[in-house]
Amino acid sequence: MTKLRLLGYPVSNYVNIVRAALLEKELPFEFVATRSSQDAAFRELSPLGKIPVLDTGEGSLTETVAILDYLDDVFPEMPLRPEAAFARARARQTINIIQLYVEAQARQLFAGVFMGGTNLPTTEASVRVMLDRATAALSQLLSPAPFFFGDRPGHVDIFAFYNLDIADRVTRFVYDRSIIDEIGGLDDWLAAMRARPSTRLVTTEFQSSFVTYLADHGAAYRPDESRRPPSYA
Ligand SMILES: N[C@@H](CCC(=O)N[C@@H](CS)C(=O)NCC(=O)O)C(=O)O
Repeated sequence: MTKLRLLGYPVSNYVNIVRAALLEKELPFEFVATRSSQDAAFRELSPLGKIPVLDTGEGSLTETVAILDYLDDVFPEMPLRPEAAFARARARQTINIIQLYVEAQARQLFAGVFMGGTNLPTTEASVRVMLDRATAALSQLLSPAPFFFGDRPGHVDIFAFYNLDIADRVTRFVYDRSIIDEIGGLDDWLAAMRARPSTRLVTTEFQSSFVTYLADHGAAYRPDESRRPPSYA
């Protein structure tokens, strides 16, 4: 089997999701520190110039959900999707909600929070409207016991953990509100996720790279200034 190579940077929530899934599946892989880029050579691997990229040995793949599905299809031994069709669809439903209505919303504010830019008040207002709808939807959908679909974390847990963490940092900074607290009922799940060896490895690298990233970008955000500890703490 060709060794899998994950191209990405430890600050990226999406890279961290794929990395955590590879670790949870106990698959051997090489982590190749790589920044997103619009260079023609990189876009041969990643058409949008984004990370993560998985070099599968039969071609490169981007888009986290596609990568996660590929890994479960090709390496079914440690499945990270529920077996039953309905549960599997429900898990994907939650992933889609988090991707479109939480992460992609919070991402619109990354410039003013993490990248030394500014956010327009109109953007902050419109993002808040969608985040409020998504928060209510996730409160309704999520009831971890201890994980969302069983006694092992699956794609949906990993996807939620890394994306809610970054969204929570944004909502606390911009709105002085915590999306994780407002969804509610996630404290035991967060503790169970944090206790995973995969999480320890990924978040340890995140923490040190994040400090450097914020300093390099002259970011307004300071992890130690947050009102409450971020979910990785
Ligand atoms: N939909 C993509 C999102 C990936 C993404 O946005 N990656 C960010 C880093 S977290 C990136 O490469 N940003 C650089 C850019 O957008 O040019 C996925 O699911 O993998």
